[in-house]
Amino acid sequence: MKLFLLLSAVGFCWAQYTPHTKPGRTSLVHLFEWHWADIALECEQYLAPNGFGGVQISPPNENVVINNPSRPWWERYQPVSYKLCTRSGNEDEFKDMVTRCNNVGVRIYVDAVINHMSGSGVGAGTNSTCRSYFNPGSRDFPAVPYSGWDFNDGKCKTGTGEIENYNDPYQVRDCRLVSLLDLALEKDYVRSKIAEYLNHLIDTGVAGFRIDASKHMWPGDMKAVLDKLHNLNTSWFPEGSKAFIYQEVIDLGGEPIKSSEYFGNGRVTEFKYGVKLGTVLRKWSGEKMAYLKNWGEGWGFMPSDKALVFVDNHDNQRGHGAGGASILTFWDSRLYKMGVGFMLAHPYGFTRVMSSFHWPRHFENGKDVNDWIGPPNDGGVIKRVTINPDTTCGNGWVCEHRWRQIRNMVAFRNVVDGEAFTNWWDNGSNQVAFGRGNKGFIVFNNDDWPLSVTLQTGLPAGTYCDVISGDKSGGNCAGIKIYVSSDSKANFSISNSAEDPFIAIHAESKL
Ligand code: AAO
Repeated sequence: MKLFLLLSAVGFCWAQYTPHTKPGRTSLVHLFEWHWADIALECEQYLAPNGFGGVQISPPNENVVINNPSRPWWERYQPVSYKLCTRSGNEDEFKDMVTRCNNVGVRIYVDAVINHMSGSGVGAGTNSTCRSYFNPGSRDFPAVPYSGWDFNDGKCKTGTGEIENYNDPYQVRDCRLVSLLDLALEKDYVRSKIAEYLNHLIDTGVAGFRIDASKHMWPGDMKAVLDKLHNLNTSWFPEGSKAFIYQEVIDLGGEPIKSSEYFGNGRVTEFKYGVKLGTVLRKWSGEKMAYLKNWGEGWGFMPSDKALVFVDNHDNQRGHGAGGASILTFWDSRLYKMGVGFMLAHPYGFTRVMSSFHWPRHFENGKDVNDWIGPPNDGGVIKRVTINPDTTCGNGWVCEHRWRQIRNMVAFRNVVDGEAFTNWWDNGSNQVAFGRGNKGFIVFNNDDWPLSVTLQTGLPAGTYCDVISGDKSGGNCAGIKIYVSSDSKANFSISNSAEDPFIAIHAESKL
C-alpha cells in the first residue's frame, strides 16, 4: 500500500500533466511577443510577488522575417532553424531570462513550433531573424539541417498539397497547414532534430512546452519525440521531473480529430471553454450564468486534469484559429474581467491568463483587416514594456495580467487551490455565486437589475475585503467590505451598472 501511494505520488508529480509551478502558484500568463529582458524583469518585479506560476513565451527559435505585410506577429510561426535568435532576444538573453525567472520560482513554457517550417511560397535567401540561409522552394533549411527528404510532400494526397478538408484526418496530419512546409515526423532523423531543440531548452531550465499545431501531427509521432526528451534541469526541479506538455488541438466538436487522441502525451487546450464562456456572458443563444452550475465536464469539456483553459488566446483574440465572435478579449474589458474572474475562481482545468499588445483593430465586412499587426516596435525592433506610476503598462502593451481584478483573482485561485466547488447559488438568470470550501467566495451580477441577497459563503466569520473593487493592504481595504457573520452568511449588493459587477473574498483578504 505504502509503495503504491509512493508510486502514484511520483507518477502525479513527475508526469507531463503537472506544470511544475511552485506550490501555491496555479496559473500561467502568456506574455505574447515580449522581449526576454522584459520577461526576466517581470518575473522578478511582478509575477513572483503576485503568485503567478509561470510564463508562456513566444517561439524562441529563428524565424522568417516577413516584410509584406511588415513584420506580422505570425512570422514567428514560420521556423527557419532552431537557433535561439528572434526579435525577443538572443540565446544569452534567453538563458538569462530562464535563470532569473526560475530563481524567483516562476517557470518558463516555450511555444514549440515543430509541425512545420516556413511557408512554401516564401522566397529563398537569408531574410531570417539570425540571417540563416533557407530555400523553401527546394525544401532546404541548412541551419538545422533539413532537406527535401524531411518533409511530407510525398505523403500528402491532396492535389494542392494543402489541407483542403478538416474532415479527413490524413490530410490534417500529412498536408500543409496554410502552406507551411509539413515536417515528416515519422522519420527518426526529424524526431531527433526536434528533440535536440527541445532538449537544449530543457537543459537551459524551461519547465515545459505548448506544442503548436498538435492537431496536425499524429499523436504517435509526437509521443516518439517526447520519449526522447531529457528530464528537467535539477538546478530547479526534482530529479526525474518531466516537461509539462500542453498540446494545441482545436476541437470544438465538429471534426473527426478529437482532443482525447492526445491525452497520452500531456494536457490539451480546451477551446470550447472560451467559446462557451463568451457566449454565456454575452447572453447569446439563450445562455445565462445560472447554467454554469455544472461548468466543466458537465458542459462536454475534456476531463479537468487534462485541460489547459483560457478565455482568449493570441489567435482567437484577433479572429485567427477558431472561436469567432463570442470570444471575450480586452476590447470588451468589463465582460472580460468577469470571464477571467469566473475562470480563475472555478476549479476546472489549468488556467492561462492572456497578456496582449494593442493594435489598431479595424473591421471591414466583419473581418479585422489589421489582424496581422505585430507587437509595438521601432523600425521592427520590439518596444520595451514600460510601467506607468499606477502599475499598468505603457508603450502599447495591454498587460491584462496587471489589471487589479485579474491579478487579484490569480491570487484568489492560489488561496483556494484544492478546495471543493461549494455553496452554489443562482437566481435562475445571470446572478450567481459559489465558494471554494471555506477559503473563498465569489458573486456575479450580469443581469440588468441590481443584486441584493444574503448568501451562505462557507467562510469563517469576519470582515473581508472585496479584491475586485480594491486592494487589501495591511489592515485596510480600498474596496467594498463584506461582513461574514458567525453562521458564515453575508449580504451582497451589486449594482448592474457597476464597472465590475462582481465581488470576490478569500481567506487572505480577511481584515
Ligand atoms: C500566414 C498567413 C497565411 C500563409 C502562411 C504561410 O496568414 O495566409 O499561407 O502564413 O505563408 C499563425 C497565423 C497564420 C499564419 C501562420 C504562419 O495564425 O495566419 O499564416 O502563423 O505565419 C488551424 C490550426 C491551428 C492554428 C490555427 C491558426 O489547427 O493549429 O489554424 N494555430 C497555431 C498557432 C497560430 C499559427 C499556427 C498554428 C501555425 O496558434 O498562431 O498560425 O504555426 C478550423 C480548424 C482549426 C483551424 C481553424 C483555422 O476551425 O478546426 O484546426 O486552426 O479552422 O484554420 C468553426 C469550427 C472550427 C474551425 C473554425 C474556423 O469555429 O468549429 O473547428 O470554424 O474555420
